[in-house]
Amino acid sequence: MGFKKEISEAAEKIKDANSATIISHIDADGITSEAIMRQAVSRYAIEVKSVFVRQLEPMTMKYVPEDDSLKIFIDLGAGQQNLLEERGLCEDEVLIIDHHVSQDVETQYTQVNGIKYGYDKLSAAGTGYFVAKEIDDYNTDLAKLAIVGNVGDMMARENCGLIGPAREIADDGVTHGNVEIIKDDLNCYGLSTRPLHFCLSFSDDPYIRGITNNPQGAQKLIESDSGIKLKKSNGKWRVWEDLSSEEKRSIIGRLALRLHSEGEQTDRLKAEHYIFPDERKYTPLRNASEYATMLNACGRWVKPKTGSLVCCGDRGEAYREAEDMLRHHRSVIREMMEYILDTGVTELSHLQYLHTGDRFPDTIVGIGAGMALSKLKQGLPIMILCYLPDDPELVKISMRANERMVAAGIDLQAALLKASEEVGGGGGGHKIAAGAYISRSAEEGFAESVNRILKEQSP
Ligand SMILES: [Mn+2]
Repeated sequence: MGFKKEISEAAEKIKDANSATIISHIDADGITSEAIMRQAVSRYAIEVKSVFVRQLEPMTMKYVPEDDSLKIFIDLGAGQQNLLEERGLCEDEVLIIDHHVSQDVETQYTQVNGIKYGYDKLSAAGTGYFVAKEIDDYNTDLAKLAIVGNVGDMMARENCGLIGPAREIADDGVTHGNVEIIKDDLNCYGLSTRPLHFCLSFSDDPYIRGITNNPQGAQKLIESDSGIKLKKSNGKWRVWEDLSSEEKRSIIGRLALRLHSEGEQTDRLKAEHYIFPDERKYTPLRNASEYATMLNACGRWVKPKTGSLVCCGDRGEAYREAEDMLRHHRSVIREMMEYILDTGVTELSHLQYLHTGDRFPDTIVGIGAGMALSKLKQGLPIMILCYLPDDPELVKISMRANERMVAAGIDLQAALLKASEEVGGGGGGHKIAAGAYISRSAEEGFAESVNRILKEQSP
């Protein structure tokens, strides 16, 4: 069965339902997935409810209602079909829309999943969008949310833009009129809200000496070297989105020269951006990556429904609450980063690590680690260990690398999987970012054993 067939089967199943329950994940991809499906289903005049879970596991299965609604599992479910079976859910009452590796079980649940067709750069929101569009062509306005989900799940990262079916969705958004694709733009974050020099100095892919983590250096390059104004005539900071294409070209050109002179590659300097012209300028909703951060902030501070309301158009109460979440999110991450830099990390030959104990919520430790990475010793992945508030037996491990380390052969997913399995834990993720859980008794010596595996990966 092809991907198209899976999509049309899923759409038929939804159209036949009397009522539906959407069970989704609390990150940006999960929240946009839910918002896409909820709108598509309710527009078809089917009653729909939603449930968000941090993870689908035995403990959270209780949130899946025992009623006769169609259960739409999205951004989760593929890898937990045994739990659905144990619950006694039959084929008729389940639809799985996911992009995680599927588990083999006896019950043949209806599933849409691009993985087995090689679409590994299509998130759950993207997959759900195709189902929504199949239900009704009218739903192409939801392409915008699918882009946010894809970008939030890092689907645009490796190729500096969306590819394959995810890119087709972006084209749908352009046709609909609420998406603008900016090609060959600077690979940076914060293009709609950050003052120019901060936007440049926060960009660490690629790492540019004198610019990355160096706002003064960035300011000099923009003002003195390129003659570009940092402020508008009203005294407010300009953002990357404010620049004319000539101004952008001039800055990107200077950054390329700098990389060349250092003997560095320039292939990751440019990226494609997705702007939403129907959103207010200078807000995080103006572009896909900042929009995704706002939703992640809502999810990580346990307000996924607030994020979902924003996705469905609330620009009042829910939006203000989402802004608060984002501010809070940023300040805690900044605090954590400062803690890492102040406390200092322990350096091993192939790894640098730190234990943050129970100082920071485990849900932001990975993000904080990623942000601290570019400010620490270059070339070594970072590992943060922390305790979990709701499980005194476990230690959470978060690791982050950068594209350059991955190009040199580093695979954090493989390393953490191996090291955690050796001590009876479990882990997963990607080459560039991975996580694991181990028991507290296995904590000692864990960093050394990951270090040994990373050493084997190095040429
Ligand atoms: Mn996802």
